[in-house]
Amino acid sequence: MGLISWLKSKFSKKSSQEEKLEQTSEENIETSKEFENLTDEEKKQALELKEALKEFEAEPEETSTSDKNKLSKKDREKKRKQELLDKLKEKREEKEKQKKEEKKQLLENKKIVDQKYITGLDKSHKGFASKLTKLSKEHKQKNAEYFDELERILIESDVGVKLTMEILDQVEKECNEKGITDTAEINDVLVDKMFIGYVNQGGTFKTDIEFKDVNPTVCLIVGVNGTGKTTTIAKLAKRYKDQGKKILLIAADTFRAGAIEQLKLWASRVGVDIFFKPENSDPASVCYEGLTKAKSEDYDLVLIDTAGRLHNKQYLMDELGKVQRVIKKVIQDAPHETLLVLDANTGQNGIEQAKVFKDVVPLTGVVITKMDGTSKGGIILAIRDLLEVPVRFIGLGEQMNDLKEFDLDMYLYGLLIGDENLDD
Ligand SMILES: Nc1nc2c(ncn2[C@@H]2O[C@H](COP(=O)(O)OP(=O)(O)O)[C@@H](O)[C@H]2O)c(=O)[nH]1
Ligand SMILES: [Mg+2]
Repeated sequence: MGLISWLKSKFSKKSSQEEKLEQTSEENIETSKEFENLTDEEKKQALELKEALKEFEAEPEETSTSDKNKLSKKDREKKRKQELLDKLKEKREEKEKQKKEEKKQLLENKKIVDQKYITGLDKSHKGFASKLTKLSKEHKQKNAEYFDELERILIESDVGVKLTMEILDQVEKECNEKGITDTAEINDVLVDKMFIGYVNQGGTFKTDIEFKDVNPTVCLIVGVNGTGKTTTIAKLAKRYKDQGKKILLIAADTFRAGAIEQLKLWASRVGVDIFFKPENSDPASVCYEGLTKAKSEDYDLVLIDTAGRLHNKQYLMDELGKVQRVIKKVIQDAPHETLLVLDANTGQNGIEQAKVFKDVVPLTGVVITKMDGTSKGGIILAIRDLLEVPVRFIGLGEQMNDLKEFDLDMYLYGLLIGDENLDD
């Protein structure tokens, strides 16, 4: 039995003075059977309410002659019940408010530690949040038009049509069940459903690269040209070098003139080693030699840069397929990670690209770059949904420190914080 119905049943008995007395002696609700069936939270509330109840009972009964406007006994019962239920509701609301406050505080604290994360995602958050805020101002209460608009906002943010429909179905269902009509409140439900939508895709939630017991751990970086592969490699190298790892970069993008030079430049900036061969060398043979070096010289981590010529799937398949086979020749269980780099600005088109890569190589994760420059952060949710691959890192700028592990909480609640900041 739920707390409210239990309290109701308790009160419905209170019809006479005797019964009231009897009940007061029964007030030891802690030992009652019903009490045992309550959840811990409800037990706490029940005990608080017991105190409130005592106050009501301490109120003197009005005698039939003392008050001409006296209420009938039944009305008094009703009033008392209502007061108690109001009190319960008030307490719940207070608790919810407190929870929200705590959540905000937690985020504020995180924000200080990780200011870059928030500012990096500012555009994405504000774009989304400002649309949401505007919408809730236009429609204070939910209606069909409100949901249509919400759908448009999600799709515009690149959440993807299928996932948008699923999320909105769940939002509507929950709002109907809980009787939520206030659109500002629906924002909370929305973010919760987005969170659940992401989490329910299952699979792993690790973001960091997991190092193998036997060196080296091999990480293959793939993606279309210009998405930020080379920059991401530099950022990853910096991240793990700072953790004391011995790192080797392999320049297997041998096709473009500047690609090897670019990687060499990053290697010297970050202060890690690089293996490369002349331009136009066979990428697979570069990998073979580079990995042999990594194995014999006990590198902890190898990051392999690749070319991303997507004009022809067969070509990509041939080249990446060969690279993979050669990697396995040197280290049987490698590559341990295959990360696809995606530019956040490419939206749904990026997802199509990702699908092609996924067909060619088994991906273990996605790195979304240029999140600092997009207002379409919804792609993070769409990727998880359509590719069933987790977002592991996000790129928030062009410098080597501008890489963060993807933090779902921060990302989603940032949507609401953006919302609150934009209130006035
Ligand atoms: N703003 C921003 N620019 C980025 C980010 N990652 C990469 N870039 C830029 O995107 C361009 C292409 O990057 P590059 O690493 O050469 O891409 P690749 O062709 O995939 O290797 C460069 O100008 C980078 O500075 C990011 O997270 N944010
Ligand atoms: Mg490159």
